[in-house]
Amino acid sequence: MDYLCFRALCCKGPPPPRPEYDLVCIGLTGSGKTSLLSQLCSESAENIVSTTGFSIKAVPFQNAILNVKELGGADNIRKYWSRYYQGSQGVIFVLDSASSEDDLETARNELHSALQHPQLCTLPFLILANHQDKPAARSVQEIKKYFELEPLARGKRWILKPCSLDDMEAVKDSFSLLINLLEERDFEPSRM
Ligand SMILES: Nc1nc2c(ncn2[C@@H]2O[C@H](COP(=O)(O)OP(=O)(O)O)[C@@H](O)[C@H]2O)c(=O)[nH]1
Ligand SMILES: [Mg+2]
Repeated sequence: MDYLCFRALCCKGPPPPRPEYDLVCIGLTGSGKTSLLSQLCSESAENIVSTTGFSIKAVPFQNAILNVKELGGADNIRKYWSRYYQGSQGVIFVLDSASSEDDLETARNELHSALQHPQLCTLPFLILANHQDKPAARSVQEIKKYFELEPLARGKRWILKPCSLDDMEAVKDSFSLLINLLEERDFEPSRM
C-alpha cells in the first residue's frame, strides 16, 4: 500500500507543458479586441486605450497558451496589418455587430482580404461577432449572410460565434473550439 502511494507521488511529476500557438487578432477599432483579450487574461478592463501599433498577450487556457498579437485597427494602420502576419498559426477576427452599415462593410472587406491573404488563407479563423448585448446588434445569421462567408470560406476551418464582453464564458467556449482546430493541425501529416 505504502509502495503504491510512493509510486503515485513520484511518478506524478510536473504537468505536461501546454502547447503554445501564435495567433494574430484583427478587426476595426472599437470592435472589442483589447477588451476581450484583457478579460481572458483577467486584466482590468478599466484603462484600455486604443491600440495604436500592436500588443502581444499570452492568453492562458487549460490545454494551451495562445500568444495573441493584436494589431491596431485604425484606418491608417490597417494597411500595415499584413506585415505582421508571418508566423501566425491562426486568426481571430473581431467585429462590432451593432456598428454602422459603413463600418460593417469595411469589416467585411478586411475579413475577406484576410481570408484570401497568402499567409493566412490556410489557417483556422475564429470570427467573433461581438457587442451582441446591444439592441442594434445583428444576429449571427445576418452577419454570416452579409459577410458572404459560406462561398468564400468554404473548405477553410473557420468558426463564427456571437459574443459580448458580458458573457466571457461563451467567449472562452469559442476559443476552445479554435484550440481544437489548432490541435488538429498538429496531428495532420505534413502537407506539400
Ligand atoms: N457594450 C459593449 N461594449 C463593448 C463590447 N466589447 C467592447 N466594448 C467597448 O468598446 C470599446 C472599444 O473596445 P476595445 O477593446 O478598445 O476595442 P479594440 O479597438 O478592438 O481593441 C470599449 O469602450 C469597450 O468597453 C461588448 O461586447 N459590448
Ligand atoms: Mg485595441
